[in-house]
Amino acid sequence: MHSIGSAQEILTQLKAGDNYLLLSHVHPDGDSVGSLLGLADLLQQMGKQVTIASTEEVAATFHFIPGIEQVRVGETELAADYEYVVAVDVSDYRRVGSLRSYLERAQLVINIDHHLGNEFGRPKYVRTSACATGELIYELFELAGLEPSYGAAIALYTAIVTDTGRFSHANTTAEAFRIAANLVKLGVEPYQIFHQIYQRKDLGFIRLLGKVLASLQTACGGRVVYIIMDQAMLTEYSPDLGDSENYIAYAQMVEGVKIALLFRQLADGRTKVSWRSVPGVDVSVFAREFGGGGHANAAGCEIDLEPQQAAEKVLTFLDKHFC
Ligand SMILES: [Mn+2]
Repeated sequence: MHSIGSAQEILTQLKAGDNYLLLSHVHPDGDSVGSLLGLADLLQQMGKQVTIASTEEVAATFHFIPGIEQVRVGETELAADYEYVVAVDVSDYRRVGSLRSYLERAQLVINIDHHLGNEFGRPKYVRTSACATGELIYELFELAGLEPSYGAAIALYTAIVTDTGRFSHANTTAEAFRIAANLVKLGVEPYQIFHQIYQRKDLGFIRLLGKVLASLQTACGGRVVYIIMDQAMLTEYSPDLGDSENYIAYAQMVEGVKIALLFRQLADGRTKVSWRSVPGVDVSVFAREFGGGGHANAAGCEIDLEPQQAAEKVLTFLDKHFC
């Protein structure tokens, strides 16, 4: 088990301050949103003032989580400085986006994370064996002798269900099930969460899926399967891309695939690359070559090129270092 720092050390740090700013990464996913709201509940139960902020709007998919209205977007509703800042589910300052300046100006930055290659300084609690940062937040609750509120239980369950790919990825452990079971005992209804996250896609999302499936491409003798989504496709279907992982999941279904890739063009023309792999193939190492990072079997990076060119660049790289 690869772990830096301890839950106890972090809990002691959290008890020391009165007022916290909580931040996570750009393109907030289920784990970042769930961890933010779970940690906010823990701190509030300990009598602390909490402000939650995100560089970007939280996708509509996650608006069902109780307390989501606490998440402030951008700097406009924030104080100039916060003495104590907690960064969750994020492994380096850059990934925090435009709000990273709050980390730079803070007296103390506390980091709670489960990504490989975490670059934060201490105090931090990083355990890469955790299925989600939500698991680490739950550990803090247990250590503090406190119980997540009903809303926080939903938030933490969301963190775990999304980061484990609905309890199916290689990070799905007995601990993930134990925590999920405890959260269900607190009132979480698994079907309701599943429905909220996975069964409320807009038509554009599903229609784009049709286009995506028809245009799946392979490389490396079928060991690499990839999808390209450019701005023209995104404009035509205008899908709510809260969870673009849904698309890459289809590339992962192809028999014999070792690495699945999704090249999605961002509004500014650049390309976000999502990497997925089977156990035994560490794509976080590859994503880091392009300035990104993540987990061994799920990583990401952004490339300053249009998607077709970004794909060529990545495939050329893989041809040399993987195929
Ligand atoms: Mn995570």
